Amino acid sequence: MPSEQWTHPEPGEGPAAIAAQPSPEQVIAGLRATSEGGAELTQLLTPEGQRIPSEQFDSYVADVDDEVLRNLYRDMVLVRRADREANAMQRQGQLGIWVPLLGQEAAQIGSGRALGPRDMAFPSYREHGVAYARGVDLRDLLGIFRCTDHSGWDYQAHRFHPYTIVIGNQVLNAAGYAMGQKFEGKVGDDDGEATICYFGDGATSQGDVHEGFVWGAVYDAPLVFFCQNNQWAISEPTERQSRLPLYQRARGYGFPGIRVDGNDVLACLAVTRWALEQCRHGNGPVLIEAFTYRMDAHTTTDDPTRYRLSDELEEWKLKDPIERVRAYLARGGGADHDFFDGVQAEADEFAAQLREHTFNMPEPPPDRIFANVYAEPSPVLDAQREEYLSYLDGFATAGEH
Ligand SMILES: Cc1ncc(C[n+]2csc(CCOP(=O)(O)OP(=O)(O)O)c2C)c(N)n1
Ligand SMILES: [Mg+2]
Repeated sequence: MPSEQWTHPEPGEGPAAIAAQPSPEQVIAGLRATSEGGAELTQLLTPEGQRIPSEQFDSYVADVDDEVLRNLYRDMVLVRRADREANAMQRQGQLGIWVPLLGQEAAQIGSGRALGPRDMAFPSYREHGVAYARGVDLRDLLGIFRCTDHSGWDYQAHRFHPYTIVIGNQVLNAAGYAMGQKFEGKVGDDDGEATICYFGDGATSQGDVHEGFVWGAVYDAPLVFFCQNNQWAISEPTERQSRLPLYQRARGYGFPGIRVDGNDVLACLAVTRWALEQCRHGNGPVLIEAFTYRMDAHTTTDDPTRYRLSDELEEWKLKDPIERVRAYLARGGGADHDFFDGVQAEADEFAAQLREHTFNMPEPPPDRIFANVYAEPSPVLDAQREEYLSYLDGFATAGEH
């Protein structure tokens, strides 16, 4: 295997994971691994906003003219603005927690907009941009984070499953769903259906993801594994989790793996369309590694300054997913100041709506937590509900004794 396929350590140096404290060389290798996508990176739009032709992928974005690109730009600005508003609302005590997507807008909008109406998406917990692309009203999503709801949207209508917090678990759900699409004969031509499953770089260390890869592969399930490698699993960098680039793992399971610039919305759209086409036609799974960066904290309970250097963030700011589209449109005359100002005003209005909705969200009754757990009645759950309600009742009547 050529040495450039290895991040750290070089073959023969021994496993990185046994070192309790990373050596200076490991730290340097890690920094490099978290900032450079390498020669394998599929990119159509550079960070400077230059369009790079691609023999393999141009045909998948042949319809993307300035108008489509303006729409993708608008999508990304809106979800970023919503993300910043939700983050601020958590800081003001209006949300229990928030999971920022900052920096991952292109990976989520590009892949989300590649999906067809009948495709199914399985998210983890950071995919607010994909939710938006699937037509989920982001106001409905905020209930989870205000702790008034478990989900909030009709996942069948939107073809977007509930969020999954258990790392990697949705990969098994998605593999089963995609196997069902295969068994029901929904693949085979352009009209075929596919499933996309989102997970992080850290999730690739989970057994569930491995099992999902195996089941997806042996059944030729129409399943796109979309790994957003945002370089960090909370405080654990990718280089401490894998000895080779994540997309290369696909080879061991027998399906194609590809690394795309996750900050390039055009490349994410093209590569995901290509992967979905493979799936629709019955060619089985594809692994996409979207090489991107988590620009904010893991969640609002995390402080990334304790484990990563600010230089890294500064470097990634130069690869901002929104700025490159703005540069391309502005330079080529595809959009003017009025357009950019208009999108910003729309985004501010969108954020104001989210805020108003959050402040006025009704508080559900305590027994709401027991609703919609099972499709059929459950005596065990009924007993738990009764016990909980009489426990709460004890507080109400405590003063009477
Ligand atoms: C099975 C399981 N183990 C541990 C956790 C705690 N946990 C929450 S997020 C996270 C890191 C996930 O990192 P990654 O897969 O890279 O996704 P990202 O948060 O970066 O999007 C961990 C370990 C969990 N939720 N579920
Ligand atoms: Mg991660």
